[in-house]
Amino acid sequence: MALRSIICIPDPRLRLVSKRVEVVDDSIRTLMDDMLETMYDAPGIGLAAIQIAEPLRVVVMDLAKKDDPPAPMFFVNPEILWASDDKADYEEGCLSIPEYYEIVERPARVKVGYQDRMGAHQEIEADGLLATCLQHEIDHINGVLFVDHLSRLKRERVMKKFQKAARLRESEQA
Ligand code: GNR
Ligand code: NI
Repeated sequence: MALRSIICIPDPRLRLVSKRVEVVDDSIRTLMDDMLETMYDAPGIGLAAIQIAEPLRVVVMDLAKKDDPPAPMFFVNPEILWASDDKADYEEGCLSIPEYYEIVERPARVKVGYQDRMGAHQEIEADGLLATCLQHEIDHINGVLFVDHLSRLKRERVMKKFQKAARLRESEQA
């Protein structure tokens, strides 16, 4: 397993639409293991492959509480098959937007189709944190970030802050 670095805004690769995985083979399983290690190290509860600069429709997650045994989940080519009309508010964060947290409103329940670690087709009905996290990660593989669900004022404020920090880092390197 290998630790990979997580890319952050304003990296334009976070806006790519990731490609479908055609065959779930050992290279995909190795990618998922590296993603899991990177996610645990961060630490975070979910990670999309594009966050380590791999534009593939692959997501890992672990929602186990601290002190509970690890419960890794693997999703290849996840897609929302159904979303409830009722909404839920959750405070979200993103490893690609460090130290920024805001409440996001999303459908409270979703049904998601995906392929598992062996490539078998599965469906899962989710509510609560799992529903929120699945939607957050499926957004990532479509080039969407949680700040896109906020007001334009809030989104532009955080994007500008990170753009400015990136420019400063560049000028220091020069
Ligand atoms: O670690 C994470 N926590 C989190 C909290 C609320 C809603 C979504 C998330 S996902 C995030 C990790 C991440 O950036 N995944 O893309
Ligand atoms: Ni994220």
